[in-house]
Amino acid sequence: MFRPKPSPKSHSKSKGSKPSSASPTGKSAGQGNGKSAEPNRQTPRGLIYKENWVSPKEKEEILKYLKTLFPIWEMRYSKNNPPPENQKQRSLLRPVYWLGNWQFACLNYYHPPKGIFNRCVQGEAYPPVLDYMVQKIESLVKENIDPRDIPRGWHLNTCLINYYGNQITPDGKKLDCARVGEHKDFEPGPVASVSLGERALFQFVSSKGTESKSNVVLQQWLEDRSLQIFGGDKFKKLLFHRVQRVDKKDGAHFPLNEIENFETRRINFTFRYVPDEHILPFHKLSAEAKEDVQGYMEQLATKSEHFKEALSVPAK
Ligand SMILES: O=C(O)CCC(=O)C(=O)O
Repeated sequence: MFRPKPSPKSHSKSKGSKPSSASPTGKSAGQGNGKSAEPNRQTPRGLIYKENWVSPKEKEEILKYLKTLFPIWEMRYSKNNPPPENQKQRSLLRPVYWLGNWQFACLNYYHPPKGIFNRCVQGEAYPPVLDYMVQKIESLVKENIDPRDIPRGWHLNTCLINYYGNQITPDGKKLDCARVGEHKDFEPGPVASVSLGERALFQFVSSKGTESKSNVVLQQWLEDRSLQIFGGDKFKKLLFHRVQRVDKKDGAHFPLNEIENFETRRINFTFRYVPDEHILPFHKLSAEAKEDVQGYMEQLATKSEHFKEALSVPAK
């Protein structure tokens, strides 16, 4: 099985990201060392947070479904997309699985206006429980988010599942890599995030570049079974977001399919929108993109009919 070497210090995902140099030193309420973080009393425009939004029954369904998925470790770069001069090849900090379409890290994620083709590879459909939740989220967005912040055709057809936890080194040490460096999600329109397991300290930060510290503008503990939605220019375009850390209090440990040398204590689903015309079946990718993700596709195909079929379509 393809498995990169653990690289706990590497910067996690880089969707418009810069190294996470900031500490949570913002001055307003709900910031600071994280202990005082509370759900926002007055939720700003463009932001929705709902505790206990996923019912215990739905959580149970989702966990059952997760046992059918086999997440993979991806490398950030590839033969046809080598690291820029100041960067090194590295693995992501966590295993991932994508539904709807797969945005392989080495294809640089969906990034309009220029990075729109050869980035999003047709993936598996949502299971009924997620389909149902997505319908409810879409209604919530339409009722609560300014229509000017919802692009025409917007629907949550893409889901990134992030697995957060400890990498176990060959000598048995546990390396906590449950965090995500600051970045933006460039898919247009609101993004919705559903969390399961240990709570995570999620922060919106302002940043003036890699040389200076970022400022925490707003933070929120994302609790087990919570829903967070963020949209609009402030939260999508102006500020970066990051996961600063994931608690270890509940001792949550998901009995998932074995991810080699990894212990999962939080799972997050971020639902996003990619215009359907920018999602390509594998056989329609450019030769370079195909070459870069062929190994991942083969790995996924060992456990998934969808990916097995995608690989069996002859290139035209
Ligand atoms: O895990 C989370 O709460 C956020 C994940 C995230 O920032 C992302 O997938 O872009």
